Amino acid sequence: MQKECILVIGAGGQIGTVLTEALRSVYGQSQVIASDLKPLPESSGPSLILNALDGQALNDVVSKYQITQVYHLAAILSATGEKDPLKAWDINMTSLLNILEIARQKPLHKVYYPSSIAVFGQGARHENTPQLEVLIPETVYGISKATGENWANYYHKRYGVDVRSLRYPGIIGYQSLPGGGTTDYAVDIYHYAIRGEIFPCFLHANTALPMLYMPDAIRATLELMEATSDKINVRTSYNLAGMTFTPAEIASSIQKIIPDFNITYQPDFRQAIADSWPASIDDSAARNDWGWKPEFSLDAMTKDMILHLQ
Ligand code: AKB
Repeated sequence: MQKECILVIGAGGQIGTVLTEALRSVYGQSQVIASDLKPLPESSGPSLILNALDGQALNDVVSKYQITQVYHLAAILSATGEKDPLKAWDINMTSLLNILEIARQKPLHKVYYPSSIAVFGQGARHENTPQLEVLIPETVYGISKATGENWANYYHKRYGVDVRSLRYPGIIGYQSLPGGGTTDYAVDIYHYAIRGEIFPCFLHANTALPMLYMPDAIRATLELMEATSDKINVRTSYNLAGMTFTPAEIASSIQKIIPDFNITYQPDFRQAIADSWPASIDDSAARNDWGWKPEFSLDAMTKDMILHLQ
């Protein structure tokens, strides 16, 4: 059997940084090629500069390294996307379609494509939002992810491409910083707390959003990708949940360890984005199909984040 060789696109990003290392520990350091738009810092394996909008360059890398799987993590997120919607659409869609075309032609063994809770919007149930729900997203990021999910499903049904996807909630980790999202506050808050600074939160105190701690997010991704094909019944994207909390709740979780910590609320344009998203997610399809189960609660995450950041 051919040895798997994995290309991670967006390996310098919040999830890419951690997922690349996790993949290397499973598949071997030399078997995971980290790529990004900018040079990556010294890491434990091979890395290169790659723009996924350049289909020829992508094709050349896939041929040269005999890539068998692609993890496509590069995207313009919800808040940044609203500043230049057409650019966000172009980047998010062109990169995905380049990868799906290469996956069909080579063919690749597997493709991973993250989606997001941003696919939900108008008319979707706010609490315990189901797997099969109306998708009328209110951000260009959400529109691109909802469309991307449908392309993934199309390439699977029409060409047999084994593309798998998760609808990530906000991801929180100590290893890397997020960039341009609406859930970023839940990472920034820990950095302010550690520095002993008051955190100016860009959302209201009581804005509940679905969130997931990085180790759970990485494990979910690996478990989804390792599951046998017959277990993958959702070929758009799986709902995925860990916990739900508000800015006030994460602040009081931090205050249990750092009692002097303080937060102020200065909602900006990201409040409207957060208000359009679910407060909690029904991930029973992921649980039933391939055994997903989160481990971290809010307080367990806070303890671990503070321990590592300190
Ligand atoms: C964002 O806030 O845009 C992302 C996401 C939920 O997909 N973190």
